[in-house]
Amino acid sequence: MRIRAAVLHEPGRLAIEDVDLDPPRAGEVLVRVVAAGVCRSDLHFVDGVLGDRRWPMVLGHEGAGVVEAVGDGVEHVVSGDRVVFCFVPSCGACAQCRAGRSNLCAPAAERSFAGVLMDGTSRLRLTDGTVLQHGLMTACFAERTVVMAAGAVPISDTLPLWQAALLGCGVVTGIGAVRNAARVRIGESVCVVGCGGVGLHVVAGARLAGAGRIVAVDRDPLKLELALRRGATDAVDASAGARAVRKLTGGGVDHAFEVVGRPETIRFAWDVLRPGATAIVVGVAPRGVEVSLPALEFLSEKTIRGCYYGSADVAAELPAIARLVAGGRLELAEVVSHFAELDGIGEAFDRLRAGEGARTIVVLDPELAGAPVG
Ligand code: CND
Ligand code: ZN
Repeated sequence: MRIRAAVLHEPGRLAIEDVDLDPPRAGEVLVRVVAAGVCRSDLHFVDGVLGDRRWPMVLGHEGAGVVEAVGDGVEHVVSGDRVVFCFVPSCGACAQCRAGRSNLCAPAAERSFAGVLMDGTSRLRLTDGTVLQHGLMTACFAERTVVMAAGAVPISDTLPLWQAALLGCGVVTGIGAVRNAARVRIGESVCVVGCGGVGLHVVAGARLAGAGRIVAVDRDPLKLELALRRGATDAVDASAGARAVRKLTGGGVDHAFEVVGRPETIRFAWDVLRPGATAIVVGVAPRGVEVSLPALEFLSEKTIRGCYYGSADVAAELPAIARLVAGGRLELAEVVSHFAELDGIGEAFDRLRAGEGARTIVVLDPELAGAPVG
């Protein structure tokens, strides 16, 4: 079938155009995309900083929609079901999956990097026949997409789909970083460096986990204001430096989260730790970027680790988080600063690059999304 999609032809050259989408094969699902969030990871693709040959590609990895057809052997969803995309459709059989780290599924990582589905091929082509990559096995900046069965997580009907879209990356990533990677306990102190579309969910996750002090750090006053509204107890302008956070918290925090993707903010997260504490790096830095740390400080038993997709079992955690949102215990709407149509995606990337506003939601079907456009 022919659909409209956001195609990255090469870094910096993005176009909304007609593309051909093949039907789902065995183990795959065709989804009508209803809403999709614009994450900084998409911008990394647009800017070409994740490495060569990651194009041409249909972008978009955070979204929700309605199932239109399923391939052979798909049993967990039927046509008409509402689903959120999971951009790591884990195989369940590799060593990582068996060890409970489905977010690091090895075959999914390999196919994702190659821009193909699990059988090693793409369902997407330009009208001239050029094969297109599936952005993070999701490719949801498009009217429709074909994803692996494990990439379509069913959710209840209570949540508006424009909010459900956010669950697919930002929310699971942010809340998972707090719960699965840091395992924040009641009363512990937290610092969140970078309170944008993902960091604001780290703040909300820390509040849900019962953190005591939650120090928000950003260079944009608007983000700090949003962070305070979402449960941060203190807001610190990044220019004040890590020393300001250490002073505020009487010697440093128990957990620091870096949610920007730059060496200086990773270093900031390291510098605000008390001895024995851990920094969790959520931000994605451009390929080739290195970070340096004062090695002597390993004597104080500080730890630094990464966190991909909230270190989460997404199929289990995403529906549970959806219930929290539907029950009014987790607010999502305030993280969305703009709505756009598919044609407005270039402007959404410009805003993200300029640090203007928080999340943009691209609405492909206003009626099903239940959201305003414009
Ligand atoms: P977004 O641009 O919305 O947020 C970044 C925030 O950082 C903004 O509020 C900025 O104002 C702030 N910021 C920028 N520079 C500084 C600085 N020097 N000091 C303090 N604050 C600063 O981006 P996003 O929230 O969509 O994504 C954030 C990062 O998370 C980005 O690198 C993205 O690629 C990554 C990410 C990781 C994962 C994962 O699984 N690990 C999933 N999704 C996104
Ligand atoms: Zn993302």
